[in-house]
Parts: sequence; structure tokens; C-alpha cells
Amino acid sequence: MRQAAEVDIHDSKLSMAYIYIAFAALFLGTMAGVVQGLVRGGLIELPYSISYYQLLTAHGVLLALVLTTYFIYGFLHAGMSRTLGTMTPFERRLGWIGFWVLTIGTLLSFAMILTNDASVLYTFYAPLQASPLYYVGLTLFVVGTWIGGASLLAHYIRWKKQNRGQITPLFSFMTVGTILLWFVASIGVAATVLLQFLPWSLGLVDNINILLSRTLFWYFGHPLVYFWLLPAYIAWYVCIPKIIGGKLFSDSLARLAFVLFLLFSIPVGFHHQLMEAGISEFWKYLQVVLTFAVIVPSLLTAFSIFATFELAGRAKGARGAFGWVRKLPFKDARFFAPFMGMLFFIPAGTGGIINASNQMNAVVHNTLWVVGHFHITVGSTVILTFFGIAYWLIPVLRGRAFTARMNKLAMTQTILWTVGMFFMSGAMHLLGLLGAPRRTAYTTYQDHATAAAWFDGVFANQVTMALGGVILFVASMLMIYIVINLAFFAPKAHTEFPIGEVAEDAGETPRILENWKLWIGIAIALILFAYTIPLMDMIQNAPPGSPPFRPW
Ligand code: HEM
Ligand SMILES: [Cu+2]
Repeated sequence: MRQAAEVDIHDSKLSMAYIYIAFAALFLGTMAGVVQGLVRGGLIELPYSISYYQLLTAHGVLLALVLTTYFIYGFLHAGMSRTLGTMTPFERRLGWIGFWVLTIGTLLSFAMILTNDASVLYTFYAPLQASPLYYVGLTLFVVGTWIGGASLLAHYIRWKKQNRGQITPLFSFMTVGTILLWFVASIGVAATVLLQFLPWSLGLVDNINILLSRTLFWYFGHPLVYFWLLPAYIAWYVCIPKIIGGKLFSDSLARLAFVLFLLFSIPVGFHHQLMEAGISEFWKYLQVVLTFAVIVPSLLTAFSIFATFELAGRAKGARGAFGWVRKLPFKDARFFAPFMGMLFFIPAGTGGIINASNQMNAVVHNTLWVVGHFHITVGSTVILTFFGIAYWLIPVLRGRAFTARMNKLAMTQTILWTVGMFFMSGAMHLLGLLGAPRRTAYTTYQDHATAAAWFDGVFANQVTMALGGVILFVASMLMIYIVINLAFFAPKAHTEFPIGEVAEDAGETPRILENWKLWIGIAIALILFAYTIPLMDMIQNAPPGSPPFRPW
């Protein structure tokens, strides 16, 4: 007998549309990445018609913005459909409109990068100026995510009305938290693009307030990293317990962690601007304190996940303090890939604390250290978790099986990604400490001794970095092969969408955790507290501003 699909077939199509584009971005983006690494290592030269910055812009936009956003929306739509039931035609239509607006925006911005009219890097810092069409594309990108987010929220609100008094399934609760975070955060980027960059690039105004634009960007840019991370946490909290045959340690703790992320990940953008003149020490200090508050939900998450692992192992008869470790399914790539992602998060989180500390930030700012940092956070923790999700999500959505052969390849892909990232990011971290700047092509700085040292070390060497990049590239192509197999060639079968249950002895979930109005209220209060006075100061005491520059 055929079992009912885990995710409604119509909803599956929407999710798959997102996922195809996500992996197309992985394909193109990692191709750019390996070339950058080889250029920096002095192993190849770019043809005259392609600049390093054009390539680097494509890489950053494709991987940090396109891959992540598309994968997240595909995953969240599927999980909402699985846990709250099929979308209504209205909700699904809204989902598709969001998808198309997002896609038109993406294509437009990408076209501007291809024609070399937008080599401004994915942070598009003023006074670099791209073609107005690039900013129009970015605007459509953000608006598309709002429409897609509205579809998810409409689904939730309808479910709530139809199921009064019931506690929302954890997956959906966390989805709502993630989307609310995204809504509040993306107002910042929408504001700077619409009110500053567009009029300036259209020539309606001559100058731009650089400090204000960077501040609005980072008001968005830090929560952006939580927008990437929270869906990975959803998989850790909700899906992994089921995959390892265990139960979630505590539902309340999981929800509390998400609420705290919503509160503490927005009013902290100044930790990216510690070296920025024009913001007083007091406000930087305040935002750094709020930044460190995020350590609390991070440690809650680490505790909760490992408690879940231990419970699962003990339920399977593990003994001793650490016997449960051996009961984990390390040969199952659906577990192994996210697990390696979790391990990466230990040095990644530590590095984050270093970056956010004023004095140490002075050492690493704008060096390759930072690039090493975000390749092990988003580039490993998040991406390996997304790969782990893809191994079951694509089979679920396409009605196929994740075969033993694909599992083997997926294990290899995880190992290659881990090894490649170990060399590339490790080298980047060390080179950064030796002063090697980020965002520069190959150069010897007129044979300066310091720059020569970046090619001297065994590990701290730009060639080691490039070799790591080559291994990563191979891993990426293997991933593309697996995705194509799972989407089009794997045998037809029923695959389960893993949703974990909560352990029997976990306490009742307090209702206040789902009081979104309260949490959004507190989040906005914190934002106003951290940003109102410095923003007023930037606007009232603004310097004359800057005309555009196009140095490429
Ligand atoms: C094959 C895998 C990858 C390789 C070989 C690679 C390599 C590189 C290299 C060499 C740089 C530039 C260093 C510089 O000159 O500053 C870079 C920058 C960057 N990478 Fe990757 N990377 C890979 C995967 C990823 C992934 C998966 C992500 C995110 C999900 C990512 C996000 C970024 C970002 C945001 C930048 C910074 C761009 C900028 O400075 O504007 N990379 N990468
Ligand atoms: Cu940050």
C-alpha cells in the first residue's frame, strides 16, 4: 500500500523550487571560491576580463545570500507543511509569489555582477557604487523574502485559529521565531537600500552618509547570521533526535533559546563596527555586552543537544560516563554531517567571542582571520547541517530513497568538506594573525618580508589555503552529484520527514513562551535602547557625505 506523502505534493513543489536554486548557487559559488583561493595562492592568474572583486562579489552573494536564503525557505515551507498540515491555495500562492519576486531580484543583481556593474562585494559598502539595477535587485530580494515569510506566518495564524489552546509544534514555533527575526532585521537593509543607495545611484542626491549606511547594514548583518543559524538549530532540536532514535531533552528549553536569540541578536550590530570612527565608546560597549548575552542561548543549545544525545545512548543501554557516544549513528550521513557541523561550532563560537572583544578585534579586523571565522560558522556549521537536511528532505519531497550508496558518498562528502575546511580555514585564521588582509588578490607588496612570510609556513601559507579550497571544491561537486541523484534518479520510495518527540519526563511548556507580541515588544525596546541615540547622532551631526567611487 502507498503511504500518504509526508509533505503535500503541491507544497513539495514549492520547496523543491527553492532547493534547486540553492544548489545551483552552491555550484557556481564554490567554483568562484576555488578560483579565488588559487589566485591568492599565486597558483593561477585571472583572465584580464574578470576582476578578483567581481569574482569575490559573486562568491559572497551566491553562497552567503542566495544559497542560504533559498535553502532556508525550502526547508521551512516543507517543515510547516509537515507539522501544521497542507497549505491553503492562498498560502501556497503567496509562497510562489515570494519565490518569484525573490528570484527576479536575484537574477537582476546577479546579471549586474556578471556585467561588472556591481563589484561592490556582498556587503556593498558605500562609497563603492553599483548600478542602480543592483540595488533594485536587492530590494526585490528582500521583498520576496517578506512575501514568502508572510505565507509562512499566514499558515501559522490559520493553524492557531483552528487549534485553539494547543501548543504549536516545535518546528513551527521555531519557524515563526526565525521569520520574525528576519522581518525585524531586514528593515535595516531595506531602509539603507531604498532611502540611501537607490537615490544616490540614480543621481538624485550627490552624496551618501557612509556611517549611517554601514550602521543600517550591520543592524541587519548580524541578525542575518542568526537567520542562517536558526534553521540549522531547528534541525538539531527537532529532526536530529528522531534520526538518532532518541527524544528531545526539553521542549521549553528549546523554545526559550529561540526567544533569547530573537532578543539578543539584533541590538548588537556595532560589534562589526568596533574600528569605525564616529560611534562613541559607550554605545559600542553597550552593544558588546548585549552581544555576549547571546552566549546564554548558545550554551543552552549545546547543553540541550548533548543531553538529547546522552539520553538516546542510555536508552540504548550505554553505560559509564561516555558510553553513549558510541551509540550515536556516526555512519548515517543524516547525522554525521550535522554532527561535524556542531564540532566546527566549538572553535567558531570561540572565534566569535574574540571578534566581538574590542581589543582583540583590533588584531583581527579585516584580516583573513575573519574569512576563516565565517567559513567555519556559516560555511561549515550551517552548510554541513543543510547538507545533512538535504539527504532526507530531497527524498521526502521527491518521493525517493536515500540509498546506502548515496549515504556512502555523503559520508565521503562530509569528510572531504571537513578536511578541506580544516586546511583552508585553519590557514586563514593563522594568516590573519600574521596580518594577511582579507579581500585582496595575489600580491607580494613589492616583495615585503611580512607578505613573503605568508607563503613560508607549512600551515600558515596561502598555498595551504588554496589546497584546502581545492578539496572543498571536490566536496562541493560531490554534493551536487548527490543532490541530482536524490532529486531525479534515486529509486521511488516513501521517506520519512524526521520530527522528534519530547522526552516523557520533560516538564510542561509554559504558555508565555509563545507570546510573540511580548517578545517582539521586548526586542523592539532593546533595539530602540541600543540604537536611537547613536542613529540620531549620525543623522544630526552628519558630515557632508561622500560622492560615489567606482575603482574597478
Ligand atoms: C569550495 C568552497 C569554498 C571555497 C574554496 C571558498 C573560498 C573563499 C576564499 C578564497 C575567499 C576570499 C578571501 C578573500 O580574498 O578575502 C572567500 C570569501 C568568502 N566566502 Fe568562501 N569559500 C567556499 C565556500 C563558502 C561557503 C559555503 C560560504 C557561505 C555559505 C562562503 C562565504 C564566503 C563569504 C561571505 C566570503 C567573503 C566575501 C567578501 O569578502 O566579500 N564561502 N571564500
Ligand atoms: Cu555579528
